[in-house]
Amino acid sequence: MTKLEQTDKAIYDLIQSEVRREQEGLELIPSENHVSEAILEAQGSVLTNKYAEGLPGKRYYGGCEYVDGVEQLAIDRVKKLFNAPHANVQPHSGAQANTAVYFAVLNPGDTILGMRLDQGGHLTHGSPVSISGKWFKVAAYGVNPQTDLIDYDEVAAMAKETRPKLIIAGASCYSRIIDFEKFRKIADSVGALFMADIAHIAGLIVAGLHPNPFPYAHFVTTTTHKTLRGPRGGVVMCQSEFANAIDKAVFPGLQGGPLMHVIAAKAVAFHEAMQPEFIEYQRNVKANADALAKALKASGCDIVSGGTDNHLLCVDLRPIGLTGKKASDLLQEVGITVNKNSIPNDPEKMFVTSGIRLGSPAITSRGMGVKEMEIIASAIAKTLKNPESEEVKKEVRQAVADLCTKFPLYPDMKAKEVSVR
Ligand code: DSN
Repeated sequence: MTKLEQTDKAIYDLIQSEVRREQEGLELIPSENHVSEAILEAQGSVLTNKYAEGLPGKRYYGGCEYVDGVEQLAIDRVKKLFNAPHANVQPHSGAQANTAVYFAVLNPGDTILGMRLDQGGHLTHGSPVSISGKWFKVAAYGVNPQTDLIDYDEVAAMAKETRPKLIIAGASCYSRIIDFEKFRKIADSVGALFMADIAHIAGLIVAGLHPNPFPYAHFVTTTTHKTLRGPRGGVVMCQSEFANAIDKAVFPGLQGGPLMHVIAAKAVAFHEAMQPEFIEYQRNVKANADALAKALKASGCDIVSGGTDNHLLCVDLRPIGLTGKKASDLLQEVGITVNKNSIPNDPEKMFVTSGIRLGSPAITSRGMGVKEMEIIASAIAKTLKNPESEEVKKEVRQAVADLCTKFPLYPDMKAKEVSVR
């Protein structure tokens, strides 16, 4: 019996169930991944005990000699990965990292220009329900209705008209390359600052498979848990002139004590991202997303923008006659996890949607390749085209189980059969 099992059986059982869910299903949510056991070990360490408000060498607490070393390694490694002049690794999430930039350089009532949430953007880039939409005047760009691509001329025209103080590039559901150099030129043309939120594509950038926003961006924010395959968390990077303002915005502006166990896990993830295997992994992530998009297209699915240049794709389900919610529920029944997602100019509400968003990072971490993408695409297409057929569901469940057995996840974790599901 483990200590956790002895102390809190309810939580232990739920964790066991989650281990099984991850091992026995296919994770296609593009913002999720499966971290290494080394990262799990760092995150589960005694560093969770330590208060370390401040920065390495400048703390408000004693006893920080070891956590200083941990945080400095995380900072040095992430700066090297992205060629960043300055980095703060304390943000608890991507939303905190973005808010730190706003807190550092904006005042309530200032104008920001970001991508609309329902066109592929992110909640924290000016959605009316987030602090970014409540505190700032928001101008928002979308994608061209014919091409589903960002129209840089439209962004430039909006910038000219609305004179934002900050322009934001980055998205949660955009499958094409983002031209950061163009964004910076637009920002310069109106005297705005430029922030790139690279949460989704950070791993691809490290591998040189997507352009780096440095040296163009004044600020670069990211999560650490998507393509970067680290623990759940955020990082904010910037040009040196903003270093002090960013550090102060993170602490004491927005947060208290940093999560040192998570920062240790981030440091391990950055170390892993410096290895040649990581570049190979990112190449496979990109090749797999492309193969998945092509195979789905061949089986009659409509892909937003026609395909993908990165790790994700968005399927427009209208030709199949399903909503995103229905499709996501159906796929869940056969062991494939996706998320419903708005397509550009979606006629359905955000909670229903006409699309699903698929991504390759997690299945690629299990070692799957292009051949498996064809099997997965066929399983998805069959399920969506035969929503009432129990026979098809049974067949697909078996195909999913076979793949999961062939590409085991956390083989050393023998999840116990428990009764919470
Ligand atoms: N929730 C993240 C995603 O799924 O893309 C963005 O914050």
